Amino acid sequence: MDINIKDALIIVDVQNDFCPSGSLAVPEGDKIVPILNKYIIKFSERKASIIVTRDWHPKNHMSFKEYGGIWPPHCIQNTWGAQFHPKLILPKDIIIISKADKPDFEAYSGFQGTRLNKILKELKVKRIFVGGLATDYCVKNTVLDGLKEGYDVYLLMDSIKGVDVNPGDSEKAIKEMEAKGAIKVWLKDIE
Ligand code: VGL
Ligand code: ZN
Repeated sequence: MDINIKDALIIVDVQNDFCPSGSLAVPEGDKIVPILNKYIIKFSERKASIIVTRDWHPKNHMSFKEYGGIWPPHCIQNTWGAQFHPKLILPKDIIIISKADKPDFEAYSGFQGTRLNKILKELKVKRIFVGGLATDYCVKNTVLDGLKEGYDVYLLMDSIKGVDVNPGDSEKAIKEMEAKGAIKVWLKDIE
């Protein structure tokens, strides 16, 4: 595939808390970082946009068990856990999208309650390439919203990892994304 200026790479929530040693660790979450770095190089060479989302919760966020949610505290604003994985090599001109940054609003999708769609429209983006964490939550919901908004959505199969609260959740999520129109790609397909 020929990557061009109207494409966007969207890297979802590659933050310390979602990697081993984080508070909501995705098994092998850090394994995707070297591959994502290769996508980043490719997309920057082709002048495509690079967008990085982050879970950016206040310390009393509704998704935390203590406040009625289902998760341990994670990705609390301005803490180590909310920082991007230190080995993720991010160019200077990336766009950062923070989500679920108010106590009473949850967002698994990078589109939900953010400027993401507006930014993509302004950049005249037609195709989005989505990877990151976690396959069965924020990646899935970002992909499905991208499809709903009318983008051609490509799922970076070698750059996603899932939580699998129930065994098989990630596999199910991938099937659902595909059924709704997402196209599976690997690094070799864009090189
Ligand atoms: C996520 C659970 C809670 C994710 C965010 O980024 O997939 N999962 N908050
Ligand atoms: Zn969260």
